[in-house]
Amino acid sequence: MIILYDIPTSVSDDLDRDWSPNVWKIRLVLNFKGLPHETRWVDYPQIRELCQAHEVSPGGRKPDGNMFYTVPIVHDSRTSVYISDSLRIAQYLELNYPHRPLFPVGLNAAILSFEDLWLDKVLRHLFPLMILPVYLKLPPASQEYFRTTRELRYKKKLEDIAPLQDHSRLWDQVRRGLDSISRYMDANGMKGLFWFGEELTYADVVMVAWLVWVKRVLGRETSEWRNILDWNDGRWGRLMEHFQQWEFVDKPRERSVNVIPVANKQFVLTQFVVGYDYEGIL
Ligand SMILES: N[C@@H](CCC(=O)N[C@@H](CS)C(=O)NCC(=O)O)C(=O)O
Repeated sequence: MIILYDIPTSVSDDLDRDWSPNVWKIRLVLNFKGLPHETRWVDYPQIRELCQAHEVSPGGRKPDGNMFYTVPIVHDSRTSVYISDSLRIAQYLELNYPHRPLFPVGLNAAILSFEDLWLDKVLRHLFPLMILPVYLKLPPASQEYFRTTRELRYKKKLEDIAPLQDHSRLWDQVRRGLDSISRYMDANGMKGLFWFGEELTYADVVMVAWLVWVKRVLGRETSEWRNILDWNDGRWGRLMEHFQQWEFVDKPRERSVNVIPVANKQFVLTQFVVGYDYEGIL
């Protein structure tokens, strides 16, 4: 069994408890590959303790010098591995459960650099807009931690990071970022929904996970979310619709995939050094 650790919102039932974009990347990978798993919930202040208890290596250092421990964390009882960092987990899953590949041979560099591009074009404009809505969704234990750590990072009160009068300018930048991504996709010259045209890869998982985050945090009925679905002739709406079959939390899968794990595969992943730097923002 695979356990996936995630940070809950303050909602106690299952509806919209899940919001973390980095965790959604892994949930989508698990669901896409049809790998049975269970989500366990952990508030922000408990992540470090959990990692230390299971010797999960930290993702890096915070500006204050302390180690930076993050979710997603996966525990795979088949291999006894505990591992964090979405990209490392995605590669671990690919190596150990290679059916339905998300990193096709020869595309690793292009897929990995896509995360940088997505951050540069889209996420950096979204972060300021999302930070207060994320805070408002968290339970008190996580809220306190989130406010302290993020205000330290931004050197501003959460409420002052994106004042209302800046919203339309910031949304315009988000829109222009998505326009750029969409233009790149058009350059494939194919009708396919995905970054590589007809071929669904981890690059699409990255886009969808962050879009799921916007939908969950802002709310599916908001005009901001509905706008995104319509932009670029409905490209993002179509992508989300396609991924809807994998957008669920721990529910039984309708179609079971024949999972053939690789026997005793050693966990020997290359530690890719990716240039993006959004740790400590969410
Ligand atoms: N590079 C990491 C980043 C993960 C990350 O930043 N996770 C956030 C939640 S979305 C977190 O756990 N933050 C912990 C903290 O701020 O102390 C990944 O891709 O998994």
